[in-house]
Amino acid sequence: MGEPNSPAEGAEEATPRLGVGMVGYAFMGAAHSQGWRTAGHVFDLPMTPVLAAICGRSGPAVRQAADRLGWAAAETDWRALIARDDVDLVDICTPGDSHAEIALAALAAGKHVLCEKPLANTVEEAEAMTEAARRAAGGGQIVMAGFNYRRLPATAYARALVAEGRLGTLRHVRVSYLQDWLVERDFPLTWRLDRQKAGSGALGDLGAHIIDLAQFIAGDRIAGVSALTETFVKERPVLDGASEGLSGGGGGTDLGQVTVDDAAVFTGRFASGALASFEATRFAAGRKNALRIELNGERGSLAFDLERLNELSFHDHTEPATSAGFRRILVTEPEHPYLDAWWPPGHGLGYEHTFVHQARDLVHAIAAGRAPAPSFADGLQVQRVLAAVEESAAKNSVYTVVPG
Ligand code: SOE
Repeated sequence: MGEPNSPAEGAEEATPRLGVGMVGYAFMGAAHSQGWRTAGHVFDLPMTPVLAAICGRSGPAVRQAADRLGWAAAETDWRALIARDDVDLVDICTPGDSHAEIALAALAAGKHVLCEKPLANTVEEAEAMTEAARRAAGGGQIVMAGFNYRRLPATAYARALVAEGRLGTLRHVRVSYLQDWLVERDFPLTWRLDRQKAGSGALGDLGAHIIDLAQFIAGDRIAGVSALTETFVKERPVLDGASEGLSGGGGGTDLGQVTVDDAAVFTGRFASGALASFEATRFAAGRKNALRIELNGERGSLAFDLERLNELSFHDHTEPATSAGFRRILVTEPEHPYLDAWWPPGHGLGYEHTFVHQARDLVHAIAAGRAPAPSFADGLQVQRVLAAVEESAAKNSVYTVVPG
């Protein structure tokens, strides 16, 4: 298996080693691996991340993943991974139904923890994780929830502009996250469509991202929601074996029940009184990974589109009306967040860089013994919004439009 990610000769002495053990090796596992592999080669880090061991249930598959993704060892039992002396941090990239159990065990074993979003499948699980993290913090253990879209230069810069007061009092936040991989009715029944495994559907998968991003950029919390959810296609072909299932294929002729939402639409009110609208769906034909957010305040507006992720639109409403208007900021200057270590202005970053930045920020937090954001408490708050959305949708307080 070679010596993947071994630090350059002499480097190990210069900075202490941070042994990473990752559970899961599908899409998110590959994305996190890229982050761990790259962070120390781009940024000056106070510790050297070492890809110590990766874990998955199938021996041959996890060994192959270890080779491909650059991990030194492979385990088939996450308990064995946690028990390893060369693992200081456990990175959880599994479906939501195992987040709580793995995180609680890792914290009990004295490890730092990074956990993919949504933090858990239920508020109760997220509460238990947050409480365990609070206790572990006393012993110097660090945790982080994996909301990667905060870590794009453009979204981090949007947060900075809001924090500087460039938008003034916020009035509106408008967010959508649109994908289209469920449009075809014969797309198979993957784990993402199973409530036991995934907790919810588009809501937890995509809605969790936009709730976190909206709260992060606004610097505020959603205090109330009113929601509609829908499962458009209620039965789908049963799949043989587990699959990441974003590209289809592999469905048999038997049909099984979809037990999660296909789409969620909800309005929200921020604690400050700003109003928000959210849309999360896997049924927006032609939209592959379209996350958009716009914020309107008394002094200006900001808009971001993940499909143009190196750009931010900004309108400064304090400028003379004759020349004011949305301008396109290319967020690629070395002064912009994360960019001093990357390419010259205009060369641009991509989706995978969010995971490199996540690894960078976490390593800094661990080295400094300082709690990073988003915390498990932040993940719990998102979980509470998700639960409120489901509760509101279940009450179905929709006023019927009287036919004319
Ligand atoms: C699938 O909908 C998915 O991979 C999400 O699970 C990720 O969190 C998102 O970043 C991209 O889409």
